[in-house]
Amino acid sequence: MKIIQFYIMLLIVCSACNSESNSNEISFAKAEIKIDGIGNEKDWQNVSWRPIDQRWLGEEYTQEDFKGRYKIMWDQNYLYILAEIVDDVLTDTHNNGLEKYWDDDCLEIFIDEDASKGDHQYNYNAFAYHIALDGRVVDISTDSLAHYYNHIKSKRLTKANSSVWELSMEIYDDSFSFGQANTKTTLTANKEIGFAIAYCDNDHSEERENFIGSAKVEGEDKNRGWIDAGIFEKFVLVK
Ligand SMILES: [Ca+2]
Ligand SMILES: [Ca+2]
Ligand SMILES: [Ca+2]
Ligand SMILES: [Ca+2]
Repeated sequence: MKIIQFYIMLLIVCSACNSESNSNEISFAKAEIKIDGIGNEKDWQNVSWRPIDQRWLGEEYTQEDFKGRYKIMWDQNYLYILAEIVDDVLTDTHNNGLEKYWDDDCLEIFIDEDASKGDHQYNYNAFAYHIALDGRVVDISTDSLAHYYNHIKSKRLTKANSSVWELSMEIYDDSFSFGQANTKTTLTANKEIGFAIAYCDNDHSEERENFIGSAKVEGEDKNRGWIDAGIFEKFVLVK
């Protein structure tokens, strides 16, 4: 009897381990990823899509209004992201890219280099990069102001209402200092990172209509990613 109970316990524990690690593993890119907005590399085709389907802000939306999914990979130099975004109207009304950039359509990438969680609003414990339709990348610095960053190279290809964003992203740890010479993190297998991706969707309003993310956020206030790295999902790089 005891042996049977032991095996049942073992089964339950192992199945929980497997589903957890499978869903949070990021695959290694064996060959070069060309940042051209086309996910036709063999490595991309070998990894699964993940959903961007958590409504962080705004009313219910239709599949025509917004639909999103992404893939993610790594090599020693970069994280690679391929995002497929359906958005019926692309909007960029603020000419100044540092002004209310979250109210224009943009892709947002959240990265916590060491999965430490915690506050990152005015520090570099984690980054919240906003990638505008023109490819410029903005985050808040320690001076509490928005600045441009050159850590992400991206290409967006839009056909009708569907856009594919392909990007490579350099990773920096919390010793990053704006305007100084910084060394990017060399990525290695078994490294844990905190990560989330989201889309700010505005079609015709003063302020963004929806903000849809990849991470499930508990509680009433779900727009916490730009302050709290604790809402990111923990991933592990695997080879
Ligand atoms: Ca490509
Ligand atoms: Ca839309
Ligand atoms: Ca951190
Ligand atoms: Ca839009």
